[in-house]
Amino acid sequence: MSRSKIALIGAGQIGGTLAHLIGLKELGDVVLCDIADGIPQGKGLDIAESSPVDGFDAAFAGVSTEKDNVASYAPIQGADVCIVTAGVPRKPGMSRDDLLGINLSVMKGVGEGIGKYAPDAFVICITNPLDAMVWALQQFSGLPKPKVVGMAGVLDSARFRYFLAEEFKVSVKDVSAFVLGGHGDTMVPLTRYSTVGGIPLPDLVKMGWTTQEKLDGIVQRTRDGGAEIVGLLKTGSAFYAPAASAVQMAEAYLKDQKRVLPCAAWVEDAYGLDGMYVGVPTVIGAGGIEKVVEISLNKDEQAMMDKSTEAVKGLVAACKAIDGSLA
Ligand code: A3D
Repeated sequence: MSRSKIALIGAGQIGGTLAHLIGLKELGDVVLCDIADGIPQGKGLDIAESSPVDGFDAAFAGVSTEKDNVASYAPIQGADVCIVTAGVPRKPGMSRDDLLGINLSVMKGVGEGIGKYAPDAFVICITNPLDAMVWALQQFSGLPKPKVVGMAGVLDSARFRYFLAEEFKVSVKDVSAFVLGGHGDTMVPLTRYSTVGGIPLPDLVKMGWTTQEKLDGIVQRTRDGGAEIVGLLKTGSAFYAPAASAVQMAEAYLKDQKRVLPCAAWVEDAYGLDGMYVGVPTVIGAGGIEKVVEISLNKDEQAMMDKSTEAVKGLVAACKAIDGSLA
């Protein structure tokens, strides 16, 4: 059986970390692409030189692409998975939405390149503002909607899980958490569906493990999780946890694991939506997004979800206003 081919479009902080993790897990051969000539080649070679030490077999090719030159994407031909981080990250004081105009223009060239050379790939978008960029990437690439997804929910729930494990002084492995909605200030961490060893968080409050006030603080810290890292790093945004999260999604696809993972998926006929990308629980297997899982929301949760989807719709409308070719 030949190895899978994984194209990483954007070889910056997340792209380089993705390449390293994919090598360590032997998920496939990697093609790193970036407009910054030398960066994908240098990172690819550096990681390849670590392979004898860590004992993994994978090839790493570095490719320089040009922004609006579709032919420069030829080396991704036949990729099984494409993970897109091309664009710019946040700096302190910026919101994800401030990146919209510049990253939308990046998605155009990247989407056309994927559409031409990797039409059968499972495509994971990480570029922000996430829910709007994954929508634009699907439009520009023309790939089927179940094969184009955004990574955000795995990361947002990982942050929530980590903060909860810290609060309860238990293993992160025993904490599961749900975060729905858009990847922004309006994201919806769901305490009712989040558990420690199977016990829902509201029950843990009743059992005296924590207080409602502390739980509310953790929910808010989860919402602000990206900004907390941006504030500390000052030069860019988080990259280790985002890369680990996208690799989990890629692995679920490549190994047909049928993992239940939250991600920005195309939602139609669920959650009262009639077709948009937003964060929901999904099943990821060899078909890409094989199922959108609709959980029942109470009034407050539905109101938070509605607010979040409205925010995403606003971003999509802004994309359409910038680029008239987007329907
Ligand atoms: P960074 O280290 O700047 O890497 C981005 C790379 O994209 C750079 O190497 C650029 O040279 C390259 N690039 C720019 N334009 C193009 C183009 N047209 N074609 C090919 N490559 C190009 O950023 P990063 O890796 O830290 O972050 C990448 C993106 O992920 C940003 O938009 C972040 O905001 C976003 N991000 C999303 C999450 C989510 O949870 C969704 C988390 C963290 C970061």
